[in-house]
Amino acid sequence: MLKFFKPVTWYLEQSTLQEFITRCYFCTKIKHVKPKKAKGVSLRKKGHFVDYIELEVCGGKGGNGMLSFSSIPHKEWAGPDGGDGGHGGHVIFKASHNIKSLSHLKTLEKADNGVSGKTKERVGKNADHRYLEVPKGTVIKSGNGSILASLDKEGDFFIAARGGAGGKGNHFFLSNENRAPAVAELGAEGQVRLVKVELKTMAHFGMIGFPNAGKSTLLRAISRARPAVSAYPFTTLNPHVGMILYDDHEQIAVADIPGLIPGAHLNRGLGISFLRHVERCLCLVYVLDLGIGWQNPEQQQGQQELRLTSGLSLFDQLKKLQYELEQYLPGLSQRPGLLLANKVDLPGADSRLRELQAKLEEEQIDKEGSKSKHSLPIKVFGVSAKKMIGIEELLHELRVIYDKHNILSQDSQHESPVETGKR
Ligand SMILES: Nc1nc2c(ncn2[C@@H]2O[C@H](COP(=O)(O)OP(=O)(O)OP(=O)(O)O)[C@@H](O)[C@H]2O)c(=O)[nH]1
Ligand SMILES: [Mg+2]
Repeated sequence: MLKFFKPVTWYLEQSTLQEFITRCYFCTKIKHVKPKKAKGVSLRKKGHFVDYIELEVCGGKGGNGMLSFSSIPHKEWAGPDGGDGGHGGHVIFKASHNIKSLSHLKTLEKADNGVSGKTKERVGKNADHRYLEVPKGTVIKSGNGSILASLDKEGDFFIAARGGAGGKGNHFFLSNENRAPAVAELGAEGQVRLVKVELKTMAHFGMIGFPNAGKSTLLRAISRARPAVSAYPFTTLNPHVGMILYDDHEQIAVADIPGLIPGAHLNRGLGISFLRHVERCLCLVYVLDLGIGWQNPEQQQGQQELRLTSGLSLFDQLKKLQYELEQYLPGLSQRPGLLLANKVDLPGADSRLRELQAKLEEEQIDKEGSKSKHSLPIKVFGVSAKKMIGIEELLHELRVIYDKHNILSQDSQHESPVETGKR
């Protein structure tokens, strides 16, 4: 019994002593409570969404070759034994589904240098490559803006900067003509390059609309994505992507893009730079607000309707959205489009919807005679994202468009990017 208890007593004594030492103010030195952070890390706000960055990529330098002559017992001049240097590492961009933003990339990304050669013909170690994981759908451009690579699928990679080759040691230069070469190479410098990395969200459908049109509410209604929803403009500041899951396990990605306003191309509101996320969408979903002009009793208490969009008819809303798209990329408004009139549950929404349908039909007849600049969707879907009206029909229509484009895209092949590969 005694034998069993003794060590326990000893342990208790030790622990109380330790507690005393750590708690005593006068006996202990002041220690840093927080661990030291690397410089610059604190400036990077965790979770901040970055979809464009310019950075310099530097391949690692090759290790130097060794210049050495060996001397062993009984053989003073044993010959050259300088080993080769190791190769420098490459900087490689790699597409990964685990990464959602480019916020982790720094403005200078450098691979490690190769290790220099050693005596006794020992070869220096090759440096490990520096892999920079980027989200799927990232485009890498050179400094002058030409596309170098497009990493669309999981595991696609692109060697942005190659590491320098290791230098040869003097053992390499040993020949019958020269038995004692007093020459060794320096390792080559790695490639240095300025690259622009752009994230172009890979969604099948992109939702375009004025602020407060109900894009985020709609995304919440059709997918599991949970973007913030509020009764004031510019609630969504970054694109959100939601997946619609169909019964046959087919998945369709829909992107909620921040609201556009008239004059966004002049940098009003949030500007139009985030339209890069719809550049690659199969189809644009225009979300029009049936509530514009309608006096919301909730808004009267303080929140005011955005002045730039108030008093616009539904047709004007569509025209203005298409104009902004054209300003960003000529021809973008010609993409297949789906027209949604949201908030059908509001009073007077039905008459506004009928008015829009009539106007579109009228425009369609006019277009047959004269060539119009913008193509207009013919069919309008009246939905209410909040009250879940018309969502079933919308999901069906999205699937029909997706299937149609999927069949077409299977025939056409993508351009193969430079220096990319699949793992
Ligand atoms: N009555 C009604 N209100 C809706 C409907 N859909 C959205 N809303 C309301 O409209 C307001 C704006 O909705 P959001 O989904 O945040 O609009 P948004 O287009 O994402 O706005 P931004 O993020 O600012 O571009 C919220 O108060 C929603 O509750 C609808 O179908 N009916
Ligand atoms: Mg939103």
